[in-house]
Amino acid sequence: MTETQFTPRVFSGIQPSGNLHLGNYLGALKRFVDMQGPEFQTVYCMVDLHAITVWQDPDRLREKTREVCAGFIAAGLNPEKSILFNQSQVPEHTQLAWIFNCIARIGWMQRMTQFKDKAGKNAQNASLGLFAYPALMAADILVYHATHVPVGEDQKQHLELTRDIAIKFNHDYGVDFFPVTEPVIGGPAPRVMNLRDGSRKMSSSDPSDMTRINMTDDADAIAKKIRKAKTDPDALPSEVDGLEDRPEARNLVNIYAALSDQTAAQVLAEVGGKQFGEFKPMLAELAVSKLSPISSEMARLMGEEAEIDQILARGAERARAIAAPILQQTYEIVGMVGAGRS
Ligand code: AQP
Repeated sequence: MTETQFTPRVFSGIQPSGNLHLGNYLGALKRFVDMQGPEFQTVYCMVDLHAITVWQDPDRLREKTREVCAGFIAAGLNPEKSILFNQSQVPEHTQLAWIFNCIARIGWMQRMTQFKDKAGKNAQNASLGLFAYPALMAADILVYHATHVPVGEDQKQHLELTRDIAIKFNHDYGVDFFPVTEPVIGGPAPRVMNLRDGSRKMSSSDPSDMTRINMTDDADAIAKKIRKAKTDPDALPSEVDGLEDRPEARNLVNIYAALSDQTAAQVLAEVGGKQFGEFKPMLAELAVSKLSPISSEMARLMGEEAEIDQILARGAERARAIAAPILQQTYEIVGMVGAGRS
């Protein structure tokens, strides 16, 4: 096998299934924007087909898809520089996912912690789509030959599986066709935690809205949620080691660091010794100053439905121009008659 050179290309996606929250912003969106530049071609997607692995009301799914698109743009994504679209408009994702369903092993899927968490005790009743989700995610990435995938830490296992699928496909067919993708997990807040329980990640599906900061929250709601966030009675330490065994304190410091583009060590050098009564208002002020412009721009864009739909349609066209030839080559490798004729 010869070493193939792949174009440096970033792919990532967000499910339009719930409210965009601070975890999505710091773990994903903000970093998507940071990667937009001359170094990479950037491809970002609202993964609506992933969203329906659990029940979604159709009207709400349409609304959330447009809302996430508005969130991308309001956070600084430029739809001319990046390719921005919703997954279902590019059928090559599901076509490649079928091939990957035949590459991935059932045992690999059974090890996925997200499936276990989401299916819970009632796994027999979960959708087959929820089980096969990581094969579709691998297809989302590899149908663009993406080399880099920025995600939050919770997606690490799915990205390892994506690498396993690429390696097994290349091995089984004796090719060097799919890149072994690099996960890009980093920044000061790769896993933003629940504001009420520092052992659980901030999530759109938590029944309590007080556990998360939504991108659409107003200044009062943000301040209230931070004021009521669980903490401990001690003052903040001056060094990162002092955050060990203090998950809630660490979470708030990491959020502050990520929002102010600093490291946790730099933040603690500034706020070490302060009580939460003093630190929380600082954090609230920072969060409001960073998030308010994004939420007002999101609200404005949500009034421009036709513009959003046009951006998604144009993005899908550009995405298909990359994905279609890669799918055709995959079909040829696999032995499908007629592949390569279109
Ligand atoms: N808490 C988080 N901290 C850092 N990054 C996070 N991401 C999600 N939650 C956090 C990252 O956001 C991107 C999109 O995630 P997704 O569409 O897969 O949504 P999710 O993981 O399903 O998000 P939720 O809110 O936690 O939904 P539920 O409750 O359904 O599981 C990904 O890059 C993810 O890592």
